[in-house]
Amino acid sequence: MSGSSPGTEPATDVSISGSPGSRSDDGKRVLLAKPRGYCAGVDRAVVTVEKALEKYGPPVYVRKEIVHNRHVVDTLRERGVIFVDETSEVPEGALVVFSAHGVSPAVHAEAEERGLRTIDATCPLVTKVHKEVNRFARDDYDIMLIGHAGHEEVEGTSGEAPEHVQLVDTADDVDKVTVRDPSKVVWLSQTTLSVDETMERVDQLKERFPGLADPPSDDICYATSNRQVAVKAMAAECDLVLVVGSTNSSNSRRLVEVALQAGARDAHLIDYADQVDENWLDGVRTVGVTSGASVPDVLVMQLLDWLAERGWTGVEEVTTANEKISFALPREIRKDADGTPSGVR
Ligand code: 0CH
Ligand code: SF4
Repeated sequence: MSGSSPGTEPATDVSISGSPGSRSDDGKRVLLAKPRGYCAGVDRAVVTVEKALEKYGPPVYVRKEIVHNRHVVDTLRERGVIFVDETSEVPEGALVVFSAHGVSPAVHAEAEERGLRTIDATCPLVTKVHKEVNRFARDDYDIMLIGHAGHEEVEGTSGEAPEHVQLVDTADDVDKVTVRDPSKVVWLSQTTLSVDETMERVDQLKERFPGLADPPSDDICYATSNRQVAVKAMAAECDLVLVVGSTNSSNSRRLVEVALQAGARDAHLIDYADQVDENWLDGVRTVGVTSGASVPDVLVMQLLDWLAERGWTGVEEVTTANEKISFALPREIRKDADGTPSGVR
């Protein structure tokens, strides 16, 4: 995987800023990862739903969770969004938004058949992987799609060319895949995987298929890899890492795993500060804090307040990259929209 990502300025070195002077006498401190939280694709998807609500009024239907975050979903539901599992649940002629994780051509076709009005909030970096699947399928490759079985993104991506795509999730899957011509095999991946684990899977695949071709560019996106780099930079110093994110969020879960692999003594995923078990804090001096790409920063700020009330007052931000990337809204909503960042923050 390449080191620098489009729209990302690598910090020249790991920079630490904040208020170490206010560290408590008993050495309690917080290391706060940067980058963390909302990525450009999530911001775009959430703003899209907000603009749809403003422009058309409720109800606005969204197929699946717009992003995998409980707070975001609950907040939008309160504002008049109806989340459905399938387009078949959307009344004929109504408006439906497709989530950031992407949908297969079959879902687009079904929506059209039912006369639904659609807005596609698929992240452009997921669409890029869909296009890669199409391109390699056109050239008659067997495509090894590394990703998590059952994840919506993988279902949408493989749905572009199901007859060409085989899913590789676990190490066992590497032994199970079959190819027609070992010189025409390529690997692609879900955007929100662990970078290290994915490269392990690629090495295993290459042992079986030495001619395995690499994707034209990284499929694991800039936001996923940047958040992993940031948590790695601080993990070894942390007695406990708290990752704010929901249990169905692939990229958030990966941050817990990466923190532990990089030397954190303990790590947990929480949706809200009040889910922190006070027992986790026994004997802890340094707490690392980060959040997944679908997490509004207000939840991180609430966690910092919760920690401050318990003596963790000094917060030092550990910066490994500065992200500048943003995406234009989907064309269906762009007209009349001013691109104001999401209100769900
Ligand atoms: O990490 P996953 O893919 O589960 O999704 P999320 O938590 O909604 O984060 C945003 C990623 C959306 C598609 O790449
Ligand atoms: Fe797009 Fe990456 Fe964010 Fe997914 S995690 S929405 S691919 S920027």
